Amino acid sequence: MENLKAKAFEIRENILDMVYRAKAGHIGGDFSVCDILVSLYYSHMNVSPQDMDNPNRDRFILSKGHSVEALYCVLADRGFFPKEDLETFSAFGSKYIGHPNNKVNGIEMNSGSLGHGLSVAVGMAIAAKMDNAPYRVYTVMGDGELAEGSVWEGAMAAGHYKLDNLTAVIDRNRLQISGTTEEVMTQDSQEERWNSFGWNVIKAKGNDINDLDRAFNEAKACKGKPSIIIAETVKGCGVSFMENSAKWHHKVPSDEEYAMAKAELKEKRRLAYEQNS
Ligand SMILES: Cc1ncc(C[n+]2csc(CCOP(=O)(O)OP(=O)(O)O)c2C)c(N)n1
Ligand SMILES: [Mg+2]
Repeated sequence: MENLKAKAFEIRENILDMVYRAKAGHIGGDFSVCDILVSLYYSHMNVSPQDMDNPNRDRFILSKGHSVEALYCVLADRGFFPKEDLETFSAFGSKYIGHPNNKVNGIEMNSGSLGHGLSVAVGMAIAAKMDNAPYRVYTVMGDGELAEGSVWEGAMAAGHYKLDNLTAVIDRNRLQISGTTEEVMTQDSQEERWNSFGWNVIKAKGNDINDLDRAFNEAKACKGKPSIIIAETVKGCGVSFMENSAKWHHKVPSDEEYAMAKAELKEKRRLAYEQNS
C-alpha cells in the first residue's frame, strides 16, 4: 500500500507552494484537513477521474470550502486534472478559485458559505436510498462551522431518515477565523449533541492516517444511523510555527517563512518514507 503518511506531507508541500505563489489561501485549515482528505481519496472513496458521470460514484462535499487548496492538491495528485493547473490558482480567469466550484472535475458542490454542506449531503444520501443505489456520501465540516444553524437541520434530518450511507467529519482543530472555538461559540459535549440527533459518534485522531482508516471503516460498518467522525486535528499541522495559531487561518508566508515551512515538510516527508521502508 502507498505510504499515505508521506503522501499527506507531499500534499502539504503542494499546498504551501500554491498559497505562496498565489499570495492567497487558508493554509491553517488546509493543513488540519489534509490527512482526512488523503484517507478519503486514497483509501475509502469509490471515485475516479474518468468516472465522474457514474451515478454510483461516492459523493464528497467539502463543506468548509475555504480549505479548497487542500482539495485541489489531492484531486490533482489523483489525476482529476493536470498538476500544472494548480499554478493558475486564484489567477484572473482561472476556474481554480478560492472556494470549491463544480466547473472543476471532481468537485460535486460549490461551497464556501459555511453551513450548507451537511444539508446537501443529506439530500444526496436520501436520493441514494430512494434509488436503492450503493454509493456513500461524505462531507467535512469545520468546528467553527458548527455555529451555523443549518448544520443542525441537516443533523436532525439525517438521524430521522437513518442515513447509514452518510459519513460526516468534523475537523476539530479548536480554532476558527478569529480565535478559539470555545471563545466564539462553545463546542463542548459534541458527542452528546450528535448522539441525541440519532448519529453514531466516532472519535478519531484526525492527523493520523491509521486512526482515520479505522474510523472510516467503523462508519461504513454501522447500520441504521448516520456516522459522525469527530476528528481531533491541529490547525496548521505539519509546520511547527503555524500549528495552533489563529493567525495562520488566512495568512500568506513570507519568503523566509516559506523556506522554513518547505524544509520542515520535506524532512517530515523523508522521515515518513524511512519509517515505512
Ligand atoms: C456563512 C459564513 N460565514 C462566515 C464565513 C467566513 N469564514 C470563513 S472561514 C471561517 C472560520 C471557519 O472556522 P472553522 O469552521 O473552524 O474552519 P477551520 O478551522 O477548519 O479553518 C469563517 C467564519 C463564511 N465562509 N461563511
Ligand atoms: Mg476550526
